[in-house]
Amino acid sequence: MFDDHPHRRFNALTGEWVLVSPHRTKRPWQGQQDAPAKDEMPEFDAGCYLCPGNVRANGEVNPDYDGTFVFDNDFAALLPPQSGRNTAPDDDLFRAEPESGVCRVICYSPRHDLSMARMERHQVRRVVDVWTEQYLELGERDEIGYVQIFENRGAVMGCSNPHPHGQIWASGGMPTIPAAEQLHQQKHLDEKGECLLCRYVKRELEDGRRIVLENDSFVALVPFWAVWPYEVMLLPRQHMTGLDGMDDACRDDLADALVRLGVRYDNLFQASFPYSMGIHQRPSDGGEHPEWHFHFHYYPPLLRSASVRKFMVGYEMLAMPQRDITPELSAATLRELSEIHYLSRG
Ligand code: H2U
Ligand code: ZN
Repeated sequence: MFDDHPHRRFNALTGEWVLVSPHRTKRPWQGQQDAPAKDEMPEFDAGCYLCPGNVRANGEVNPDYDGTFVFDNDFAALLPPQSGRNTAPDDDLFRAEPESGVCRVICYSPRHDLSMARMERHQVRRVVDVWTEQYLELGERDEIGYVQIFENRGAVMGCSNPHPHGQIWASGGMPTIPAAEQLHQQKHLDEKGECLLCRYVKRELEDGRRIVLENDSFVALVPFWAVWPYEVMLLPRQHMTGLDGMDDACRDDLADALVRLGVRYDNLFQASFPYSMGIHQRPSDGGEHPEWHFHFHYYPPLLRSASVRKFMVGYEMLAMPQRDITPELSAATLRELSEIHYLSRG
């Protein structure tokens, strides 16, 4: 289908379109070359604010943790609700609403030099458990309506620190992107009587061209509508509205999929692979939300090597996102890579 011709694809989850221009991949590159990410790092860095026992920016001392460690972000973007400040001006042109919430940081490991790709399965499983605990704990609060778990990795993604960590921003209101996904999942369920992503994952498995890896519970694929060159969606085969739907074996399978995907990503350009990734799941408003099928998105910025990134500029800022290599080609590339990390070989 359209393998050599410009076409556009519809994102069934968000309702947005992406322009695909497969004939452009032969274009010469004379633009910016970023320096490859440095791979050699110490296991402990006395200057790192996330390493055990070190002092953070606000003067607090991290405990001598040996698994995961969660703390309230010292520079939180969201603050607890403030009484008396909840009156928004009633103006249809200059609309504003108060927003409140909680921001936290999760250290995945005490080791400064690791990433999920280089952690043991049982250590990543601990991260899965902490995500689930945090999702439930924050979600139970009356003032929280949505819990966003995410990770920025690598300097090109604006990540301030290589120490393996992620973040949680829990807000009263529903942010824009999960709100759009909710709308389209709800519409699909209403119209077809079946969950959008249950149907989508079945179709992708039948087709096979965009599958990157699988295990008993999870499938990683380059979505049909992917925008970023090596964008991946990781989703459970079975219908689950959130992290809390997983049993013990399923949580182990999630850890397995996270590690294997991380290894493939690092192996792609033999460098620590930068990305933003995050979890989309049912909002924490007390509703059941059968329309929601929880999943991860990985958005890596790299295009051709560890030093050539994709810029979302020009047409993409003004009109719509565009990609050159097809999602099928990206998936085939990721599928062919080894699941042994390049730093662990020989
Ligand atoms: P990145 O994952 O994008 O690098 O962000 C790290 C977060 O850590 C950032 O939100 C917080 C910053 O506010 N932080 C602390 O909470 N304490 C510190 O001592 C430094 C950074
Ligand atoms: Zn550190």
